[in-house]
Amino acid sequence: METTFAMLKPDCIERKLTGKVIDFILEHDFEIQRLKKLHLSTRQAESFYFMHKGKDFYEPLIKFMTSGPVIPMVISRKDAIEKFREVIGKTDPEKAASGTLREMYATDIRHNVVHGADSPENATREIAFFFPKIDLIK
Ligand code: IDP
Ligand code: MG
Repeated sequence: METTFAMLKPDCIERKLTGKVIDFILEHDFEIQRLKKLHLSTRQAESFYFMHKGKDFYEPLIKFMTSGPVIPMVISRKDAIEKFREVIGKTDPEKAASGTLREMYATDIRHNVVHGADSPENATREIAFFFPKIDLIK
């Protein structure tokens, strides 16, 4: 079992896709360990996406991610990190494989419904960012 970090973005919640996306996650054998809903401040969104600072899509990304609530979650399964990246699909829905979350639900490269940690280091950092007191007792 491996743990990763997932987050439903504001477009997911605004478009009432939360149930469908959570069903999809469960149907792909992920177990939800922690989940909450909150509205990110600009400062929090900037901190979460610090690695993209300076890129042309950074400012609109921060605006988007603070436009409504998000649902961060800690999920687990075998090879969770790689598998979740696989099932969400490429950043750009036009390039995302058929049957992936972004291919099915994203409206464009920015409004792509869901975030998934891309490495063990980032999974750890992102879980700690949203769930600082987490204690996943085995
Ligand atoms: P990822 O979410 O697939 O890991 P990243 O490159 O880490 O993609 O970018 C973070 C987020 O920034 C994306 O999910 C998307 O919402 C937004 N983004 C990335 N590249 C672009 C772009 O070229 N145009 C607009 N938004 C982008
Ligand atoms: Mg990324």
